[in-house]
Amino acid sequence: MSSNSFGKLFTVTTFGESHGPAIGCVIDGCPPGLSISAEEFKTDLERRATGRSRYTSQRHEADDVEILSGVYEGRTTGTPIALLIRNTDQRSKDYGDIVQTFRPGHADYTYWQKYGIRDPRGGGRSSARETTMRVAAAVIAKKWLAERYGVRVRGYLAQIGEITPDTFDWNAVEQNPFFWPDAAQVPALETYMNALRKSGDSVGARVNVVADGVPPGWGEPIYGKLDGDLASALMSINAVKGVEIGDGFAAVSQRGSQHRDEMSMDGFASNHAGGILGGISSGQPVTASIVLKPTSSILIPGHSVNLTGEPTEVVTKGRHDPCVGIRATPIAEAMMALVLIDHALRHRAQCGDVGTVEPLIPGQSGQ
Ligand code: EPS
Repeated sequence: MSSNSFGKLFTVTTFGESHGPAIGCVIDGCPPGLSISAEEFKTDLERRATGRSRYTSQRHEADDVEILSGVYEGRTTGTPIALLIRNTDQRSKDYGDIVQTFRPGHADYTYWQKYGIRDPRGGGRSSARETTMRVAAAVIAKKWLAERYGVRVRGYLAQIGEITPDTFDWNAVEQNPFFWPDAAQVPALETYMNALRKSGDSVGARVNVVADGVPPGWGEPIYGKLDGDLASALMSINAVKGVEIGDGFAAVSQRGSQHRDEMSMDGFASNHAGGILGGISSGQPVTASIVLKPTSSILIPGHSVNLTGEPTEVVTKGRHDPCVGIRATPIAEAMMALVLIDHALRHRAQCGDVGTVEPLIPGQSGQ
């Protein structure tokens, strides 16, 4: 009912608030025998973390993962894996003013309407802090997908405000704090972000995510389509307001002769579909794109109402992200990986034998 769990066979439940003592997750259904150590969570958690550059919130968390269960002598046992990260750098006084009012454009208002009570410290459960545990759970998912199927999930920042990359190089993406694929543009982004920060405003962004090596067959029509589950998972990321699969909304002005991905014995000639046909992976790269809104916690005063229904003005103080999309790349990758591992296990359960006797297409495995 309360929807803090995600996935059918690889089920992740997250818990915790931004300024509570800790955040955590329980992963149920992880295949046994996967080697995993606390050390392996570090890279992706650091990629997602605040305070990694001056262009994100300056909250500094160690994000050290404690593995509480489900791992014995460095390998998953098939039992629930519980992961815990203690919060250490809360500054709840920043939220003193928010207790009595609502930031325009923030979940402050809808949480209050829904529950009649809320933890205003750091946005409580609505905080992007929660995405830490998605990224942690996905470290396990990514590793299993890579080892078992050779799947690699990676993403990049594809737009900030009006700025798009002039060139594209995967190698550039991990070399700058924006996950930007054009190294030559990074100084311009820094100038842009410095000016934005000074103005006290925020800006939106687009993140693209790609999974290579996904075999054909993952996804369950009709109500468990791979693209349907991906859209839901990506939309569940804080601040996401739009999701596209493959060409997405560009398809509106395309012709069928242009959009279809023609096939030959050498494979597909293009990938407008984003690797998914009829809700099932085609064996091509699975591609998705998300749009993150400009964050609502800004220094520019805005009109709002207080708890007694009177008009008031809100200025958000504290440590906020002027562009939350800057650190959304690892989160988008995480949600893609969590959907893929869930569907890999679901496909294996129902259709694991299909194509194992006779290949479905000569030269290709049905797995
Ligand atoms: C966030 C507001 C800030 C960010 C936080 C997300 O919280 P605080 O005021 O406590 O510093 O730092 O991000 C994280 C802590 C994180 O780990 O991502 C928000 O409103 O979502």
